[in-house]
Amino acid sequence: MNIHTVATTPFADQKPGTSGLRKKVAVFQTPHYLENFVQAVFDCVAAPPGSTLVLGGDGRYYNREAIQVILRMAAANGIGRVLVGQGGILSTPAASCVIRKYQCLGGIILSASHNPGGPAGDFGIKYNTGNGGPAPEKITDAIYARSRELGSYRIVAAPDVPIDRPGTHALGAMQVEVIDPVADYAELMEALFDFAAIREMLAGGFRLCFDAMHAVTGPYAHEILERRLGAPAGSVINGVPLADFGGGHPDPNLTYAGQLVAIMYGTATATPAPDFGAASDGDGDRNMILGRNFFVTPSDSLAVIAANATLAPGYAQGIAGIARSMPTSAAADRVAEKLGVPCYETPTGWKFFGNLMDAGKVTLCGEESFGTGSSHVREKDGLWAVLFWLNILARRRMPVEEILHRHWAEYGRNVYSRHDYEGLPLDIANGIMAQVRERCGDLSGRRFGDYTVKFCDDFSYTDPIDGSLSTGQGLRIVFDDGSRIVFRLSGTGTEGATLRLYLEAYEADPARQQVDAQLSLAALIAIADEISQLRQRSGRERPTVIT
Ligand code: G16
Repeated sequence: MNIHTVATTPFADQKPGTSGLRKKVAVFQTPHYLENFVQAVFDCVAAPPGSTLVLGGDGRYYNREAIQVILRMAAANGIGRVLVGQGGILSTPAASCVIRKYQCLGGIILSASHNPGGPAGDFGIKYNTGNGGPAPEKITDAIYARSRELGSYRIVAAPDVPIDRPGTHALGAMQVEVIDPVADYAELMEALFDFAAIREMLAGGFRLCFDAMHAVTGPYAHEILERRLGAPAGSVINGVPLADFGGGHPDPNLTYAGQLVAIMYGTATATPAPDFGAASDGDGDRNMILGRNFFVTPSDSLAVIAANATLAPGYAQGIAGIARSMPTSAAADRVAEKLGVPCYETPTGWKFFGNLMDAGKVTLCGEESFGTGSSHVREKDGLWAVLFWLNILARRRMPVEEILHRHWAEYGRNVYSRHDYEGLPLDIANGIMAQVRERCGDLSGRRFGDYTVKFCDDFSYTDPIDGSLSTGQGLRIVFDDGSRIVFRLSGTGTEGATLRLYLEAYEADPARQQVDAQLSLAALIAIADEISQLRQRSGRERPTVIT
């Protein structure tokens, strides 16, 4: 085998963020940039000889080129076998499923998730460990440290491996197995959910629309929703994965999934809106759930799934516990309390759920950032959430909106919204955070209209399993009645800074639960601005995205 050792110099900016290393495509195309990071991964993972690795991505621009580079580097670094998704495609949850099913060493997933793609867009890479989940911080920190001292990387000289058809190929001493990216995942979904009940509901005229946003879930949704469950052809829209996502922003929220929103709110055509709508993101781990004319917040979605979990065969025995990220609303906490199971509050980032799931402490996890999942894999899982909702709807036989109204009547409503200020200059965003941090000390006990501050802090988390400490995870202002304002800088953007403002107010009175969230939260929005001087400092009159 022709192994080359290529001299290189470190790049200073290869610190993985909330979920892997994400940069502009042009940065990844800089000579040695991708190779350096991949070598740092191989050096830190120290794979035993002959190990099996999973490799795939969301199909975005540069996916195919990167796959070939990583295959050649894997061969040069002693990997025994790589399972690569056909065409270089594997959704993030499918990659997690394959890593677990075949007990692989880990996997490399190429994705910048919901960030736009194409030559001017973003690219990303992350390493998942043998449990199928994102590498924990101690590994990503080690990868970063290694990337800063790297002097060379190893790669074999070989022609491209054909990855467009299933089959097995040799690359030096390494075996490359091209696998069907959908089959293992679809089989797992069939084992968890009541496909017969969903099929019957669809045959009875229930209509759904799933927007794959020209991203990775297209092939998965066509196979599972249309072929296996019998939804009519056309139920899946934008189902062909494109390298630039058709020029769209593959983020399933009310702003970027505009086509689906128009369909579900009946403004697209004269035909009545479908009964159920959903969308997933670039790499298939996020989800948005819509009813006819109705948006389910991700926080509420987690709570409803938890409250109805036993309706799905895979969860019929009940759940061990729930975990949610700190900025996610406490709606799930109320369900956990009623079920008598624990609810954990972690920092933002799916990687913080892994230890809890591995230890059997939680079954369901969720984040306000359109992520929901369970211990069936170790990633959040967009289609899984869609199937869970379909399973619930097939058993409860009532509109999405009614399920939510009944849920709020029973548990109270955690009225919730997130306001994103995208693309802020870094110094402005840091200035706003500094302003809140500075005020934090003397806020306790202060009154703002009807609200009295209980405490204000910078959230930190000690992992209950391995004791690791994560600090600086978001500034939270908590009021006496449990209402909250949270300020946090996103860790996934590639341009400037994105400031996230999370707002939550508890409403126990059913008569007031159906008021528009922005109206219910108006007082908290004004308090947030008063404390942070957000509008004045940013020069922005309104957020870029409201969810
Ligand atoms: C990633 C992480 C999530 C996190 C989200 C938002 O999602 O996996 O755990 O909640 O980013 O993070 P931030 O608020 O720092 O931008 P994805 O779908 O981008 O991989």
